[in-house]
Amino acid sequence: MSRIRTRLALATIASAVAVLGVSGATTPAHAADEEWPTLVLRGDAGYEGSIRVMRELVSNPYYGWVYVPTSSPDLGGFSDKTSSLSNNDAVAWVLYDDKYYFDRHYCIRPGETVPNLSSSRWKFNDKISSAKRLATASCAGYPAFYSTS
Ligand SMILES: [Ca+2]
Repeated sequence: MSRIRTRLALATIASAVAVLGVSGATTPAHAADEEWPTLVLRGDAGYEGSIRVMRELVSNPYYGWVYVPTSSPDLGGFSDKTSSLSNNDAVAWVLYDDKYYFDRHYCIRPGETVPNLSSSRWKFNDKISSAKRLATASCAGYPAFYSTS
């Protein structure tokens, strides 16, 4: 009985999340996935192909269900798939070859984009397995995709 009730409650919550997910977000409901104010990973070069938006749906006491930019220690099915990326977030992100933020990595600042990770400059195509959101816009302390000088 209680198990059934719990299942029904979970199904109801899941439906509510699906319905409210976009309209309750902090950005306009019409914002396309590639325009979200967070880090966006793409499966093909030139910002094409499959897409992974670094965000998570969370419950907020004032706004209800909202998407927030969120790190991922394990990109799961999108691991080793990224060929281009753009940082639409207000802070920097670090992309790692291994999950749990290990091995070779590069930092990307707000507003920066990398159209082709297979460039000889990085040789980082189909490598990214985890993505960490930093607290500030600075890449200080990390190797960056682009030099500031
Ligand atoms: Ca990898």
